[in-house]
Amino acid sequence: MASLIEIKVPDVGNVENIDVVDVLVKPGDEVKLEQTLAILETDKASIDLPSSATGTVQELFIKPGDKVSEGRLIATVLVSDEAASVAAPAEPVQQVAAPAEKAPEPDSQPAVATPEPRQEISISSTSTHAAHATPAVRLFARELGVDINKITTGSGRKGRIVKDDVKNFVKKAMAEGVGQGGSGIPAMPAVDFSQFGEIEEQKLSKIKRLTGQNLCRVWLNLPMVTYHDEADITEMEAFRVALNAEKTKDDVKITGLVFIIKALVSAMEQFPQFNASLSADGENLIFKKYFNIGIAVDTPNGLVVPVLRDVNRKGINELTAELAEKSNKARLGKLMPAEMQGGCITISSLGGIGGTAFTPIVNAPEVAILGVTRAKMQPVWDGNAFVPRLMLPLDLTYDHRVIDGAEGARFMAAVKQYLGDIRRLLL
Ligand code: CAO
Repeated sequence: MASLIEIKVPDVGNVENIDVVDVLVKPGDEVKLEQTLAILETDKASIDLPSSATGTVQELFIKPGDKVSEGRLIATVLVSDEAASVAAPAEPVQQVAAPAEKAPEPDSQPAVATPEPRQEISISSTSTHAAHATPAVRLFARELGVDINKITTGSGRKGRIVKDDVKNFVKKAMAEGVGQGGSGIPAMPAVDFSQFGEIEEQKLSKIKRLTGQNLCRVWLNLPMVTYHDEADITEMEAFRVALNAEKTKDDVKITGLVFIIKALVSAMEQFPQFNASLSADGENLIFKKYFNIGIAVDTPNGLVVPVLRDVNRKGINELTAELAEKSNKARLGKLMPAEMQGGCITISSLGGIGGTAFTPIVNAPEVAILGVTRAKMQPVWDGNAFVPRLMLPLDLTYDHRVIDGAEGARFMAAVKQYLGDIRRLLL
């Protein structure tokens, strides 16, 4: 003999229209005593509705998205008399969202212990895997852009997903890095290269891994445009050579990069939107009144970006010494984290190596980066004749959400003007 048990929403403390967020069973499923059948959610708490008997789900009367109140019939369960005799009273398990508040005490429901139909708790759904988490944890996951249903196992009670599970999910996704498809991007296939010839596998350095994750995040989040131009640095170079001729052999020599840093800061003073960052919600622009420039430095372990502070208040010699000190420290792996923070714009200079142009990636939350490649003598038409001029290629990548194309071009024109006539840096 078997009995059909009606399962209804119990009294969960004077709350009406409770959201059904998930139904974990379907008709025909065997359910065990205490097994969670469905999850309800108020704005304060998530409520697990465990089965109060072992049996077979016959019919379901609700689905995720429904709103239910006390007494609503949600399912019928066929219970053998044998099972019914060992059934225990069901108590919905409630988890309270932060800030903690006393959970309403649900009334115990009558046990499913006799052939009589009795009130109980359950809900059903078509979904086979559903996240089992409190509203606070769901909110936390939403804030991090995590689809909570992708977290398959929770470390909380009865497999419930807790905040640490969400954090670990994010950490794992970040560690998997570039190929592992944020924004629905398909993951890169794994290839066994040894089938084509001899190979050797080496672990990426920590700096390379972290830089890779950051670059990938920026690439996916920022609409970037790179604008290319050339600055005439013939006079600047003559001045630099003259200055270096005055130095002793133990002095640090001035490189063109220091003039580029000064020219960049003067252009930032003229165009404050380049010395700004978008607020995290993308609603506001935060203008900075300080002028700190990050310099990308190539090191044996990967790329690092020390920051030169208050460049607007420093002269060429001071900046030369500071750049030498910071780039040496970077190469020795001795930079402190604070020395790599607080940059306003970054310069990536490949000029010592070569190149004619490239497209650097913005070091967000900065809004622009200036790329520099190798200066070379070129015949330039001066209106009457071709004259030899030393031309420096510049590449300005900017976040197009903040900087318009015309602003980018005007900014670059200003940088070129300062480099073309460095006396203007004094104005
Ligand atoms: N055109 C022509 N020559 C240039 C030049 C340019 N744009 N930039 C530098 N040079 C010359 C220098 O004058 C120097 O010449 P000498 O040896 O005759 O004095 C030589 O190239 C080497 O310069 P440097 O690179 O040591 O010095 P720097 O001040 O120009 O740059 C630093 C310093 C730290 C930026 C650089 O050493 C470095 O690490 N560059 C790589 C940065 C990088 O990896 N960027 C890519 C990031 S990915 O976005």
